[in-house]
Amino acid sequence: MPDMTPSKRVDGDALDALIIGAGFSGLYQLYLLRDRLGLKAQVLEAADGVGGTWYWNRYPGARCDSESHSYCYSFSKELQQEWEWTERYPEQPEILRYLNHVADRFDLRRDIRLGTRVAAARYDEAGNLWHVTTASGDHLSARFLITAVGCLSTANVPKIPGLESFAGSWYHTGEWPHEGVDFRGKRVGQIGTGSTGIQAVPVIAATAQHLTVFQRTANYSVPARNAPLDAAFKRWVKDNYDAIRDVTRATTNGHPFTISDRSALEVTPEERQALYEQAWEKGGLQFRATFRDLLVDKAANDTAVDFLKAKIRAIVKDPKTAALLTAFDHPYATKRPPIDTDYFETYNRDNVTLVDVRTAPIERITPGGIRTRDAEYPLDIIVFATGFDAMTGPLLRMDIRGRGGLTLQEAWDAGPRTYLGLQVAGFPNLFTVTGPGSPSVLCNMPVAIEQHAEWIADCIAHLRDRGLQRIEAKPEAVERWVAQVNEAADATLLPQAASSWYLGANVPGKPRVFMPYTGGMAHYRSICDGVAARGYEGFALTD
Ligand code: N01
Repeated sequence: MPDMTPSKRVDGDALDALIIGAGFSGLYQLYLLRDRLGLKAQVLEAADGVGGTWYWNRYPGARCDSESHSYCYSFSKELQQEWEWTERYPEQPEILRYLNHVADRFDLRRDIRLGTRVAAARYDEAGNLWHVTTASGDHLSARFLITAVGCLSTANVPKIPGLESFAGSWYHTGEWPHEGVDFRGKRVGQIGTGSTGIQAVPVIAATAQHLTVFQRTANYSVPARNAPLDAAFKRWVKDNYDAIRDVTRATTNGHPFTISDRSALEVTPEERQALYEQAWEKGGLQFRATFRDLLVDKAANDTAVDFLKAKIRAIVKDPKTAALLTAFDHPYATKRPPIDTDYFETYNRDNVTLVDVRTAPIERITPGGIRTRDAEYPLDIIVFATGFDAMTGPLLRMDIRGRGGLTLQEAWDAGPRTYLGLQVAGFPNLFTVTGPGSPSVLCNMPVAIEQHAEWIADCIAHLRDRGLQRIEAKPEAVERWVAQVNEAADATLLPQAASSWYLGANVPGKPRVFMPYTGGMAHYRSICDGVAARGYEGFALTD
């Protein structure tokens, strides 16, 4: 990133850049544009605090599945040295403290407007400005509009008939009350067994009178093996941040480990079992990296499925519950693989019941609880761990209109269409941080976010240095990129998970399009760098 002197500003009261969202991406984007480029930039944030995902997701057990030493910014050596993570996987309050620390340390708050939800954004072609309207009716304008709204920030509460009649309380994990929820003496029903649900179950079960888990799709999970970090490890991390960063930037998914170059099919069954055992003991997302072909070869993947089924059956004492928990309908890790602390063990508690809502679906919510096709479950509290309208939801819930009044809804009628996940044809000067079509959710998020925020800042600096005012993805570049995203997905097993939110399948009526780019973060980075080096190939740059 070059350091730049302040630019000639856009006319009147307009800002150089408006950034929507004050999570990991919005904070860094503000820092880059304001402090490195000297632009007049402002962040609009709907919440009353910074933190994005980590502001909203305060559900029981909320913890990051990335390891703490890689789930942080890498742009500031001083920040890396002064901040100290306490556990292998940071808990939600610790990450929120970190992001607040970043906001203070880099004096970002003076350019962040909290409690300001963006309702609409309209591109004015004549003035080459984005006009933004907030939910409270304020108007702001800027030359560049950057969405830093997160991929998983629009709660998906399924439209189950009767919810409004429920006499108890209900909560979505992604909009959890700040004061917490007291489960003591309560009959709790939890819908959903994704990464969130699997984190929440053991913690809710520890205090609830009874927990009933409603499972639609059996999910794989591997022990996280969370633990406090010891002094030696903390020292090692601080001494090796550069090397850690080199690994996260060189790997497929931005995590601080490499994927084995062994095939699951070229080792003996005994060796394979031993390697899986080692990975199980080590715990974490690294389990996926045991063999190079787990996500591309069904026969290789089956070996992981067999191993995990045997583990779950060994843990869960009731054979019927174990059978339900292992009734997988998709290859391992083709949906985002959760990691857990005592998830399967929790089903051995007397106060926990698993209900299969695949064979006997939920029919309605009654004043007293949840009714499935087969039975009624009396409940005081319902927890919706039902995920998000992922990737496109946070963008489409704003009324974004580009050239000629084209709405983003119209442009994405058949699913998201972007160039590099960074821009949409017909929407000049709009950048989408970790947008659909980029690796984003398949990557350790801070790595993906830093790459996008830096690419965007470099691009804006490039325009400014050449006196250019506008950048827009060309339709043919979008066409080619969408094809590349599809090809990359089809080269993996990931599209085989029919109920995956990667495909939009969790939201009724959402177009089924594989949204993230599966070609790997390191490869994607080189594509983006190449595009920039060739004068922003595929984009139209105009003055
Ligand atoms: O959401 P999900 P999530 N009736 O969509 C079920 C990230 N994350 O919040 O599979 C019954 O994965 C649904 O069932 P099915 C991570 O990227 C990160 O758990 O659609 N069930 C599924 O079981 C993750 O992938 C971390 O059949 C219904 C569950 O609800 C992403 O967030 C921690 C239903 C939703 O699972 C989303 O995870 C947690 C219905 N009508 C999450 N509708 C960290 O790293 C949905 N379900 C910290």
